Amino acid sequence: FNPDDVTVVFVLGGPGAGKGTQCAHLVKDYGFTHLSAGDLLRAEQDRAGSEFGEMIKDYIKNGLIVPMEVTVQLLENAMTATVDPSGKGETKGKKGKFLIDGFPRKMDQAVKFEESVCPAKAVLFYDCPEAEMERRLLDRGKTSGRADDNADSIRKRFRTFVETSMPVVDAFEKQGKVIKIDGTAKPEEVHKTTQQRIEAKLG
Ligand code: UP5
Ligand code: MG
Repeated sequence: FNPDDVTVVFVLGGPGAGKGTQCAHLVKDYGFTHLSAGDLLRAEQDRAGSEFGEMIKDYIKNGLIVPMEVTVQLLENAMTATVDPSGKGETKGKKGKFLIDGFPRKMDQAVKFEESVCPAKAVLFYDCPEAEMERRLLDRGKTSGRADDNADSIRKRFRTFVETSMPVVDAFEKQGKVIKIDGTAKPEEVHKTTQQRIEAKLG
């Protein structure tokens, strides 16, 4: 597909900052298509016949970033399926608006995606203290079934976030693309703030 036919907003923030929760609201508000990199990786992990299943499982449990080729390809496939389902390059005037959630979280992914797929228009960044994120994830872990919602994996996810993913946020900040939002309030309040800030930035 042609990069001119799509608008991309990256949604970043630490593990449990509320990315997925806020994306669900923004889909209803503005008609975005929500693509969570983590959800796409978990689906690929469970797909019968995937050559990457075991590798993805291992990386997610250890809070590590799966090699970018895999994730970029999954995102590109999902975007194509939305804007050009026939695969013939005809988007039929349908413009894709994407919220890409939990990606890019390593510098090489950011560079690769913006070069080979499409540059992001803006980056939503949900800021939340670790203690609050840990509380949310341990609570969700009682029922989520996610292999990484346990104290040991959470610690590793936080470490990767600080060491590897924050530099990506900082790089976008230097480009003036970041909309930083306090993610500690109630979900409805965070949603209201997000609406105001998106409308101020993107119109
Ligand atoms: N909750 C949400 N908002 C709340 C609020 N304001 N107040 C109180 N509670 C709130 O929320 C988490 C929990 O908190 C929920 O129970 C929610 O109800 C509650 P959620 O909206 O799910 O937060 P989110 O930021 O989406 O948290 P998530 O756990 O999905 O974040 P991660 O970034 O850790 O997970 P993700 O799925 O993106 O990635 C998982 C793994 O995949 C990574 O660790 C990595 O190993 C791998 N990965 C890659 O390798 N490459 C990628 O590009 C992406 C992922
Ligand atoms: Mg999520």
